[in-house]
Amino acid sequence: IGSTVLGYPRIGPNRELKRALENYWASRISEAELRNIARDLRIDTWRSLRQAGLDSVPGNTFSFYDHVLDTAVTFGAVPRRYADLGLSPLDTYFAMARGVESTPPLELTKWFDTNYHYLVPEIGPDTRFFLADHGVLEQVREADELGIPVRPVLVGPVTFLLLSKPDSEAAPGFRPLDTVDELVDAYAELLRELARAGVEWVQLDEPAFAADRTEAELAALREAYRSLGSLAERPKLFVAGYFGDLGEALEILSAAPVEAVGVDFVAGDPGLDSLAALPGLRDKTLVAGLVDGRNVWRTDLDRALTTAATLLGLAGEVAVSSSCSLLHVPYDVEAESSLDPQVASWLAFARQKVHEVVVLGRALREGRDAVAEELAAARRVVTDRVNAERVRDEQVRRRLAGLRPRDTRRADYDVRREAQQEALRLPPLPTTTIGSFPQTADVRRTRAALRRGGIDHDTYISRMRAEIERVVRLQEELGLDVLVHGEPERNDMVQYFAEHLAGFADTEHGWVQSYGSRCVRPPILFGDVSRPEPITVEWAAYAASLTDRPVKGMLTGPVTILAWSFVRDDQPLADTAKQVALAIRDEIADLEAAGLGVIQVDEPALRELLPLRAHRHKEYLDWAVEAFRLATSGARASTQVHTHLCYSEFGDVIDAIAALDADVTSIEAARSRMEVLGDLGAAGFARGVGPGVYDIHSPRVPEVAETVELLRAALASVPPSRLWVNPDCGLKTRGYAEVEPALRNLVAAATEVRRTLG
Ligand code: THG
Ligand code: ZN
Repeated sequence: IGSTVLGYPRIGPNRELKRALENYWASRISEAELRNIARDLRIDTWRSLRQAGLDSVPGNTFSFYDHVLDTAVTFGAVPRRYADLGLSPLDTYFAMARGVESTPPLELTKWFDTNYHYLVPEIGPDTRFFLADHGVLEQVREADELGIPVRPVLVGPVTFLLLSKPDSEAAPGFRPLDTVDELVDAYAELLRELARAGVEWVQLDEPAFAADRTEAELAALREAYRSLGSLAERPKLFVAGYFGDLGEALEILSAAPVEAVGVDFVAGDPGLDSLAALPGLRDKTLVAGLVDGRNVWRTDLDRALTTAATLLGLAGEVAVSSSCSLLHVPYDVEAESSLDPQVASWLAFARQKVHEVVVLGRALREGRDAVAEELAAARRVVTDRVNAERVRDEQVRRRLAGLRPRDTRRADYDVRREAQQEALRLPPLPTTTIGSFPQTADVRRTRAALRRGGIDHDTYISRMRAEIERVVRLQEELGLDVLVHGEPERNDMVQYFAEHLAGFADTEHGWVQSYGSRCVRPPILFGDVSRPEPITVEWAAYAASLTDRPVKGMLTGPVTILAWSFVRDDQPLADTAKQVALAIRDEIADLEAAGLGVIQVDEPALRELLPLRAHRHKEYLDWAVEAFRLATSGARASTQVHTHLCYSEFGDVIDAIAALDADVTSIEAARSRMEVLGDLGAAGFARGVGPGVYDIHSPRVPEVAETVELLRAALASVPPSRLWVNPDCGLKTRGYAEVEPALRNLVAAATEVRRTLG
């Protein structure tokens, strides 16, 4: 294997795939045209990986939408409701991804602790696995024709089943993993075909074992690879585990009849002692993931080489790779023209990371002298970053060092509640929204015009003010109790703050796939964070000046800002979180000073950063909660602090949510029929709560009667004094045609329930 990467971005350096998909879905291009664009993207990727000098080029890293969905389709796991639509294979695939009029899509969920989202396969007792789709083989041939032999990458069978859920026909107690033997047979069929096509290596990814696993799951892993390894006709097998320490699974894999095992030395270095205790490694290739596949910093090549050197005696052969697929980073830092040159010089995106892997591979094979220049350059970057003035802000550091326990504590809730009631005089079951209002084409055009210099700053301000006034008047007319300004000035709730805080850089082309054709451009947090000047105050204060009703200031919380950015790797995340928290704390103080009595600090990503291993949960939740409290506890007792979380399955984080100590927490609940409120109550949560009664992910407008019913159900667990009435998320992706009637019904429902309270 020598040098390789575990995967590569596939959306295209200029998001060519996104455009092609959206054109195909809108019937502007044909299937053949879409397939041609896809083929060109694959070819470009293989050529550039080969030219960069990788010894082993990964194949099958392309996907039209999602690689987990690809795996399901490859092995025939297409639920009947999609197969029965009678569509072409490609449209059946897209129906599973996006749904069609009659049939909703598969569930979308996060790929481990990354910001990528995959489609959850549905497996039942009737699922018949077989080699249903030959796309993997076709791509191998396609690459062969170019003279580039590739190593097909697939999600491994055990991880695939652990990521799946039982289908609707499965009896209670059925687990997808029950079908592992049949699925392994189907993988065996594919491996045989790949061997016949002349493929030397296949990579099977088993990242599910970076999380806690039961004995039965570990046994399934052992059995699966004993079985695949024993096949008479197969390519060499490379099993990759990443996103953390594989623990016991690494022992299993190193003892399995496979030829290579991948270890992530960035997210889960198992340590020399545990590797030395694996005699099975001695006749295998250890593929050392030394280049961070999911962050954007250049690698400390000296350090990576030192790690690699210690491995040499432990395995039959040591190869070098990225720690995980490069899917999680943008294509090419060279494409950035407006990044600060010093910051840019510290960065490596996918193309640069491939080069780093190649350099490490050569150093291992030919000695350090062969790449002395590259090593020296990497060393200069490390020193430059450590000493850079723009990374350290002594004022921020002094302020953090001076924090005391009282800085994360507010007045008692009872005191706050009384002061807030006095200040706000809200009725029982107050109505509000989560913050954003529909982003009309007009609003987007105005922002784009400012960016491109098409309008001057004053014109921009006056247009945005007009939009805010429109949104405020609409809310008054609808009869909402706590108003918002609607956020027309914001592109993305994290990007917006990053653009206004020191310590962050933003990219022009740094797109990363989030799901399907959707991408995000995560900001790069490179240095100590501070707030040069107020960010949201003028907009919020303007909205407040237009109305007698309370207006809610809208901020993004520290954990979410970190979760959706590339974060610095030179200090603990907890310290970075505190810096961001202080900036938000100052923003809250300024909002208060401008007369805002209600302030929401969103933490939709609180659960997203939860470590994969349970033994690390507490440490994370402690600092995450602390950061939120540091951000919010400077607020006066009379200021009502809200937070919003974009989900309703609290499980492991329920105590943390209570510990945030927000006065009001809005959550997604419309789809779970308010059951979550009982769980919250049972966990001792006794603050205001706004279970979403309007599912904004659907264009459907809820009727008054059904919302009344939901609110009555909610009142079974929450007293009227603490129950809020709101949609389940921001409205920015919806249109006014649905939002207006939906909010009108929401207010009518609250009014009706209030009346029956007497
Ligand atoms: N912001 C950021 N990260 C996120 C989310 C976010 N990660 C998790 C979750 N939300 C991901 N969800 C989405 C939803 C929509 C889009 C991307 C991720 C999306 N993107 C536009 C596109 O690809 O067309 C790009 C929008 C733009 O021009 O900025 O629609 O909310 N940071
Ligand atoms: Zn939300």
